[in-house]
Amino acid sequence: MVVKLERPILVGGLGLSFSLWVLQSWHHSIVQLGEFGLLSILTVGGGLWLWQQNRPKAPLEQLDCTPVDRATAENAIAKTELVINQLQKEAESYPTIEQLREQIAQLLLELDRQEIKLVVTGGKSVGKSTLIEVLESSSWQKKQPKVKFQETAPLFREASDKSDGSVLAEVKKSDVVLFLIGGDLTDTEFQTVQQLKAANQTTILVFNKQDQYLADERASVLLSLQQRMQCNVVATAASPIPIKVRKHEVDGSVQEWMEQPAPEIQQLTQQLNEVLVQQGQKLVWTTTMRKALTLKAEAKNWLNKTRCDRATPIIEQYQWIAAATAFANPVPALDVLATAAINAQMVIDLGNIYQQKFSLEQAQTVAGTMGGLMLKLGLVELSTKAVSSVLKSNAITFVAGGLVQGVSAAYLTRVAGLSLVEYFAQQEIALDSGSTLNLDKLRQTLQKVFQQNQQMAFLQGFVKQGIKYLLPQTQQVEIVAAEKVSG
Ligand SMILES: Nc1nc2c(ncn2[C@@H]2O[C@H](COP(=O)(O)OP(=O)(O)OP(=O)(O)O)[C@@H](O)[C@H]2O)c(=O)[nH]1
Ligand SMILES: [Mg+2]
Repeated sequence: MVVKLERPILVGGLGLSFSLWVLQSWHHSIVQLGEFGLLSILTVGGGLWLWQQNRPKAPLEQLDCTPVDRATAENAIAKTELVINQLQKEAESYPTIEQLREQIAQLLLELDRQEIKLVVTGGKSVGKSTLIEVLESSSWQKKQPKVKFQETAPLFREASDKSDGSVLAEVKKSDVVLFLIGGDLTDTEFQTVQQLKAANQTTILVFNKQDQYLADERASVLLSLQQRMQCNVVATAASPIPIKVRKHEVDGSVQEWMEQPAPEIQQLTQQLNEVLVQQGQKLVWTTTMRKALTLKAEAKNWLNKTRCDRATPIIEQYQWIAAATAFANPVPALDVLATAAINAQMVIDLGNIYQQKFSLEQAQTVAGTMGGLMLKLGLVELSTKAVSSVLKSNAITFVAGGLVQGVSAAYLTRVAGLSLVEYFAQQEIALDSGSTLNLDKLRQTLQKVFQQNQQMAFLQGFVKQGIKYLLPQTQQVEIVAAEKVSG
């Protein structure tokens, strides 16, 4: 069990060195770290580790490539159209709304596409061009005139997967993927194939250049690939190395010559036949659905962007309302802070922007729930400590009554507001939106947004803004003077 105990401490330690790095780039001395001390940083680091350990892992069975029927594809197109309609309603000036509509019309036509698109992809020089050439001139292709091949640019050329992104976007538009490898699977190749399967893409893993292996090696590589991938794996040799043939004549002389063996693609063509017979038009419908989902994500992104633009000033408004309230009533109790910081009206206003209607009563429940979560996650305590340490480091020798509470309330309001926005943005766009909260998701979002807004540089700026808002002019002059003396 000792081993188990070591890791959170290690992670906590990493969190600590990161925080120290943040502090070093901060122009005040580390001595002023004050109460926002080692213990709380360790707690955050360790807590984060535990939280990640407990997160549910993605279920494996999702990776099955199940082709969809026509109705499912049509449904996906209809849902995409819904998002586009909503985008048009909310952002009339969105420049390419017509283009989005055109793409919807294209998708409807695509449901009846007859040609089957087969893409050949994989790393550099694995034999993509050669394999296409061999297939296209084979007798197999003559029986499959509807199948069209296309080669992608090689994958995994650079350490960053920037160029891979555009290749994979291209791959997503095809019906069947031949993923070529030249030997045993590397980890990056494995990840990419998993990604394709997760995107519901019919994929055949092609172990090419098998002529470079000895016969028993071939068999064991193929077997391990099949076990590891649990998907279609075949072995090919698109262009086997010429072999030396030696013939002993009766007169004792020996003749030698090089012979080019015929390409071995039979396993592949057989597998392709099976896929085409079993899935047929479903391949096209599945591709159409994938395209619809991509388009929907694009439209939803734009929708969320315009909504976020409208939500930001609202959050700021409530942020300063909370600051003023907590400043005027500086009750030090933590729970007051947590609940005062999340105004039910803010929940309603933000919900309205995201088409999530809440009654006042529902909004109060949401606000209460979020306040409770913030307390439980320790965010209230952490931010109060952080705010007071920033105030101290700003050389404010006197801390005006209620200043810490005021700024903390504003900060927590901001975190709550941004979390709600992020939470709403992830919701499905539907005609009737229910307002039941997924608490688990909300908690994760809160924690994530809190961590994003916890950087020292941000906190410093935020505290300064808070001071400007809460303190009358004369006191601010004193602070500036004090800063000059200390700086
Ligand atoms: N030994 C052997 N060599 C092969 C086989 N298939 C292809 N090659 C050779 O591998 C080299 C690369 O083949 P290409 O078909 O150009 O590979 P590619 O994946 O299209 O390469 P890029 O497009 O440049 O990434 C060539 O020299 C081929 O002759 C095979 O089955 N066995
Ligand atoms: Mg090529």
